[in-house]
Amino acid sequence: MRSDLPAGAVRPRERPAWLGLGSNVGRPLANLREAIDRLGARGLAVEAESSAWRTQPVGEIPDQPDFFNAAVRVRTDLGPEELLDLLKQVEREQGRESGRPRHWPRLIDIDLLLLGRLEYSSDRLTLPHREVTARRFVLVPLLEIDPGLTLPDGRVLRESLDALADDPDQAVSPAGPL
Ligand code: PH2
Ligand code: MG
Ligand code: MG
Repeated sequence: MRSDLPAGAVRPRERPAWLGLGSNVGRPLANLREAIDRLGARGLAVEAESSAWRTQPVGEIPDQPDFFNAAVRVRTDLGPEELLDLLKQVEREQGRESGRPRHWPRLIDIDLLLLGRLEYSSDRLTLPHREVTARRFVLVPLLEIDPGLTLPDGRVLRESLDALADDPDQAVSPAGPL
C-alpha cells in the first residue's frame, strides 16, 4: 500500500500485472525464487506464482543451456513505464549484466507480459508483450496460474498455446515447485 499520498488524494487504481520470469545461468531455480521475493520486497503484491518449467531455448541463440521459466500475477498501482523500471531494477540488483546481445544466456529475466487490460506502446515497451501468444515457455506457466486468461483484444491464450502444441523447437516440461 502506498502511504505517501496527500490526504484526500485519489489513490491510483490497482490492477493485476502478469510477469514472465526466466533464468539459465547459475542456479536457475534459486534465481527465479529470489526474483519473486525481491518483487514482493519492492512493494508488488504477489498474488499467484506458477511452478517452474524447464524449457528449450527459443530464439537467436539455440545452443545454450535450457531455461527455467515461471510466471507470477502481481497487483500494482504503478503505470507501465514505472513497473518496467522496477523490473529492470530488480534484474540489476540480482546481478544481471547489461549490454549483452539479444537472447544471450541470462541470470534473470523479468518480462512484463500484461498490465490489466491495457494496450500500450512506447519505444521500450509494448503491452501485451509482443511474444506472449508465440512462446510456449511464456504461455505454459501463465495458463497454469490463470487458465482462462484472454488478451484485451479478446484472444484466448489457451487457443494460442494449443496452436503451438506440435512445435518441435519449443519443448517444455515440469520442473517442480519454486
Ligand atoms: N528468453 C528469451 C529468449 N529465449 N527461451 C526460453 N526457453 N526461455 C526464455 O526465458 C527465453 C528464451 C529472451 O528473453
Ligand atoms: Mg525475455
Ligand atoms: Mg526481458
